[in-house]
Amino acid sequence: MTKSLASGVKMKTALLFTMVLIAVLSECQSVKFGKLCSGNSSNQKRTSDSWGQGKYGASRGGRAHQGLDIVCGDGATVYAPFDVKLNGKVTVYTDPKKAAINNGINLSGEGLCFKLFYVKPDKYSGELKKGEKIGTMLPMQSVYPGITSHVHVQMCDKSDPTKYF
Ligand SMILES: *[C@@H]1O[C@H](CO)[C@@H](O)[C@H](O)[C@H]1NC(C)=O
Ligand SMILES: CC(=O)N[C@H]1CO[C@H](CO)[C@@H](O)[C@@H]1O
Repeated sequence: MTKSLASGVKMKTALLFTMVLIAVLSECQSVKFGKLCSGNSSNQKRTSDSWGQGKYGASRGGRAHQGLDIVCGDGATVYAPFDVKLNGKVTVYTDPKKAAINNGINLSGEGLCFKLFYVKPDKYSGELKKGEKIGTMLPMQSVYPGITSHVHVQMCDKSDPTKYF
């Protein structure tokens, strides 16, 4: 009787421990973006340059930066950070002086909807597997000389994408 009671307590303890472990693990396992750009395997963030800062919420002439900038050289290859669905073209600017970099794509995957700016996609619909080519980084230096060229990552709901990096 005492023995079975003791093993029952042990089993309950083990079960409780397992449940706590699962809760802790699922908390840590939020979605993370895989490599976005050739030459930047760690998704290095744009920090600060003469044009401003790359972080979410940074000042943009009275407005707040609504995305996060990931360093990406002009002409670099942009990759699917996880399996994605292509949801169509994004128009970034209305200013014709910025036409050279006015392109982007709306994507969804891993339960997230987000947009990448300054990318010329190879196609605007369909699906891509993680690591497959989305397109090419546009010539940002021609519009913003001296800037740290980057892909702008913006969630469709304008929330902060930083936690996914
Ligand atoms: C992006 O595409 C999704 C899916 O088609 C759509 O629901 C959403 O409105 C689009 N978001 C933006 C901000 O364009
Ligand atoms: C960490 C890293 O790979 N940084 C590179 C990101 O891309 C820029 C532009 O191509 C390179 O200059 C960095 O060295």
